[in-house]
Amino acid sequence: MDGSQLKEKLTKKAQQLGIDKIGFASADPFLELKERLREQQERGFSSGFEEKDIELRTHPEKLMPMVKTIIAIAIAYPAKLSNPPKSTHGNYRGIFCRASWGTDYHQVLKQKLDDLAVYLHSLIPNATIQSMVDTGALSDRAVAERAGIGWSGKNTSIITEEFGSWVYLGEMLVDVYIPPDEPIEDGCGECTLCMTACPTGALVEPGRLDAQSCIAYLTQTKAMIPEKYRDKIGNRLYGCDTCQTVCPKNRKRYFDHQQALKPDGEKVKPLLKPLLKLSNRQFKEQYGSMSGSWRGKNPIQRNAIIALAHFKDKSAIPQLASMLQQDARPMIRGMIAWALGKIGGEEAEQSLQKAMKAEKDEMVIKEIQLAILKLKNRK
Ligand code: B12
Ligand code: SF4
Ligand code: SF4
Repeated sequence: MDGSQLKEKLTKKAQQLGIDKIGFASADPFLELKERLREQQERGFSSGFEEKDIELRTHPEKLMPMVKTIIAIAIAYPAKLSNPPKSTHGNYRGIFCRASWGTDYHQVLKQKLDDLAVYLHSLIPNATIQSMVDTGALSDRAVAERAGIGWSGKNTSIITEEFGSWVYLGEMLVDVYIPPDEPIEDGCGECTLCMTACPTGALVEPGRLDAQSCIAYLTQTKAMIPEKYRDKIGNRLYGCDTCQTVCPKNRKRYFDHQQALKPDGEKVKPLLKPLLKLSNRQFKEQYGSMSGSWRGKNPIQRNAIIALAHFKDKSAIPQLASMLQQDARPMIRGMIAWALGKIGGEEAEQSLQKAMKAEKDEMVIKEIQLAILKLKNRK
C-alpha cells in the first residue's frame, strides 16, 4: 500500500472513531518554534509546565529515530452549558474552564489515538508508533499547525474553520511515509479582540503569551497568587477562556457530540463554600475525573477563596474566619486574610484581629496586617 492509500484509509477510519479532524505533517525539525521557545525562556515567558528540553521539543527524530510522519488529531469540545446553574445571593459559584469539562481530555484523546494505532498496525504490522497528548515533548499546536488542522491565532490557540479554537490536540509519530497536508492560511486578519480582552495583558504581542501573567497559568500554581493578579481572577477556579470566548471565529461554534466531554453543570460551576470543606478524598471522588484536578485541591480552594472575595460574599465570613484560625496551610490562610480585607465589614475585621494574635507564619502575618490596614483606610 502506498502513502496516499494509507492516508485515505486512516482518514476514513478516524472519522469512524469519532476523531473530528485529522492532518498529516512531515517530521522535519521545528526550527522556527525552536527559536521561539528560546526567546520565551529568555524573556521569562515560559510556564514551567512544558518539557524543558528544547531540542527534544523541536526534533521529532530525537523521540523516534526513524520517524517519517506526524499524524495530528483534533477533538472538538463543548463551549456552552445547556442548563447552567446560576449564582444566587450568598450561594455563589466558581467556574472551571471549558478544557476541564467532562472526562479528562487526555484520556479521551489517548483512547482515540490508541484505537487508530490498532488500525494502523492491522495495515502495517511492523509500524513503530508513538502517541502523545499535551504531556508529550512536542508542541501539539506547532504539529497541528503544520498538519493543516488550523491556524495559530493571535491568542496563540489553534483555530479550526469548523470548530473554532474549541479543540483538543494530540499526535502520533510513525515511521511510515504519508504525504503531508498543507498548513492553512491565517484567519485573524486585522482583528485584535483577544489581545484587548485579556484581563492581565498576557498576550504581549500577537501570538506571544507571557505565561507567567496568564490567568490560566496562575490558577494552576501552588503558591500565593501575586497581589496584582488577585482581582483579575474573578470566579475562575481553573483556567481561563476569555481570549477564546471573545474570538469571532468561535461565534456559534458549539459542539457537544463527544459524549465523554459533556459537562455536568454542578461540577464545572460548583458552589464555592462547600468546595472549601472538601477533604482530599472527597475532592478526588468529586473532581478527580476532570483535567482541572491535576494539581490537587489546594489551588482550587485558594481560587475559591479569591472568588468569594470577588463576590464580596459576607455570608462566607464565618467559614473563612474559622479556616483562618484552623487551617494548616499557610497559603490558604494568607489568601483568606486578603479575602477578608476585600469583603470588609466589622465581622471580617474582628476575625482578622483575632487571628493576628495566634498567627505564627510570617507571610500570613503580613497578609493579615495589609488586610487590616486596608479596612482601616476604608473607614
Ligand atoms: C504550557 C502550556 C500551557 C501554558 C502556556 C500556554 C502557551 N500559550 O504557551 C498555560 C498554562 C498558560 C496554558 C494555558 C492554556 N492551555 Co495549554 N498547553 C501548554 C502545553 C503543555 C505546551 C505549550 C507550549 O509549549 N507553549 C509554548 C509556545 C511558545 O509554543 P506553542 O504555543 O506550543 O506553539 C506555537 C507558538 O510557538 C507559535 N509560534 C512559533 N513560532 C512563531 C513565530 C511567530 C512570529 C508567531 C506569531 C508565533 C510563533 O506557533 C506555535 C503553534 O501555534 C500544550 C501541550 C503541548 N504539549 O504542546 C498545552 C495546550 C497548548 N494548551 C491547551 C489549552 C486548551 C489551554 C487553555 C485554553 C486552557 C484554559 N482554558 O485555560 C489555555 C490557553 C491560554 C493561551 N492563551 O494559550 C491546548 C490548546 C488547544 C488549541 N486549540 O490550541 C494544548 C495544545 C493542549 C492540548 N493537547 O490540547 N497552556
Ligand atoms: S487565557 Fe485568559 S489570561 Fe491567558 S491570555 Fe487568554 S485571556 Fe489572557
Ligand atoms: S480574537 Fe481575533 S485576533 Fe484573536 S484569535 Fe480570534 S480572530 Fe484572531
